[in-house]
Amino acid sequence: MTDFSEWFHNILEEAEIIDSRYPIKGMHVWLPNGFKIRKNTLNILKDILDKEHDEVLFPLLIPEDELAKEAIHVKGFEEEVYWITHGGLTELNKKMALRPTSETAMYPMFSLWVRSHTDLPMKFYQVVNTFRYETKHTRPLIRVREITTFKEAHTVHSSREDAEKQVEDAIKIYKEFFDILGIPYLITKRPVWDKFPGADYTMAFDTLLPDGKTLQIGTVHNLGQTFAKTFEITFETPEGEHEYAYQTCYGLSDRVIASVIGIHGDDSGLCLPPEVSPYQIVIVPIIFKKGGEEVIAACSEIQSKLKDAGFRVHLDDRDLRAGKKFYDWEMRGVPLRVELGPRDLSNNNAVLLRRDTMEKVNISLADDIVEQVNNLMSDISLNMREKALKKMNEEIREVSTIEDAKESIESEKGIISFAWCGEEACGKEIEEKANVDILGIQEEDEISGKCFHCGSEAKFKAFMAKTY
Ligand code: 5CA
Ligand code: ZN
Repeated sequence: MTDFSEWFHNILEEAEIIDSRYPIKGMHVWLPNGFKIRKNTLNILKDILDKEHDEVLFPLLIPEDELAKEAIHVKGFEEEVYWITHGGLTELNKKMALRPTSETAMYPMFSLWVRSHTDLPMKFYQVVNTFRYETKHTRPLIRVREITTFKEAHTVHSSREDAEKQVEDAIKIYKEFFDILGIPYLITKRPVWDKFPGADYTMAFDTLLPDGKTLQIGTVHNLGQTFAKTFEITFETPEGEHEYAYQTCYGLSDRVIASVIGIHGDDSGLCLPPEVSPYQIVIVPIIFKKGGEEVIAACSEIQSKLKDAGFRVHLDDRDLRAGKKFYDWEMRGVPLRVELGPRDLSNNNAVLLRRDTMEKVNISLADDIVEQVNNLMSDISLNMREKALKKMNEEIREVSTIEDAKESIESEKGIISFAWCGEEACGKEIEEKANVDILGIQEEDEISGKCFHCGSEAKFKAFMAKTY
């Protein structure tokens, strides 16, 4: 993969994930194969969220006055909002925004719903499309103007501690989700100048793409009481007093799929985790002139066994060379291939090929094929996760001077860790001098010594990278 950007663009097209030719910049079409990956991925997240959240669905449009209510929030989004100004030929006397995110759609309603401490906590999520007029270079799934799969959760609590705990819980949820997908991540607290507009603080998940740039793949925000004060979200305490509620929100986007594709893929194409791959197993009969029917019959039998066991299986009986079929399914990232020819059949064997390692395994059809496939699948998931994690960890380097940081980033990209004072002025200087972004800090790691740039007392371990 010499040029990731080109590889990514080509694979989206070749594996029929996205058609990026839609005639609006930053808006794309999900193709059937991509849509299945999207659906499987979404189901994993929904299963986790559904344990403690209720799913809801709010309108796409937000009236101008609600959007404008939270001053810091609206300032943060003002350059990114799409506006609806007309209904037919009539100019609207109140403009309406296409949601860039849904705080200002939801919170006026939360203000009606939250009454007493007994109503709290409230935990909602919705999966919707959101619109952001991005001015940076757009790319399918990575930076889009219509985020088609925005998974946003919004919670309301009766104390600061509860909201803080929710931030921790949300981080756990996202960890579990990314672990299932084998996506490695670095979790940091964003610097104040990079937090979500209106939040007290922002915790972010970043992953590393093959070109050495990091991608923010999820964020968890503690909103404190800022929005509650703006939208009058109050509750009655057990003592009969009225207090502003505490809120959090957290979200993921189409970037989740971009990272599954980018992180696990290779020169042969996609390599999908079994959990999300549209087909988990393809069976390719190796047919010569003689013995074709027996081979197909044996393949069908294997197919039914695996289907009954709950796998998504496909028997590829197209009239094509086996080599062409191998190429197709490898490119589409199917985790496991079963090959069966007349010779295998007479030996009561089959050949399995793992996409993640490209290793061939001979199995006996006398043994329980479901059990063997089950074992292989868990091994594939585990191996994909570990390989990706190892690769990312190898790209995190510690440096002790800003000159080293600059050089290291320029020659090898990746992520740099350093000792930092945490001051905004110093941070901005670092970003400018090393031509990077500071991702954030890890507060839980105690650190001693001096800030690697300004020389004052270091307070945090911090991270920087070239970012998307
Ligand atoms: N309301 C909060 C929580 S849902 C919110 O909007 N947070 S956000 O702005 O940080 O967006 C959530 C996540 O969406 C980000 O962490 C990032 O991974 C992703 N995201 C943001 N903008 C885009 C975009 N233009 N294209 C693709 N993904 C995006
Ligand atoms: Zn400093």
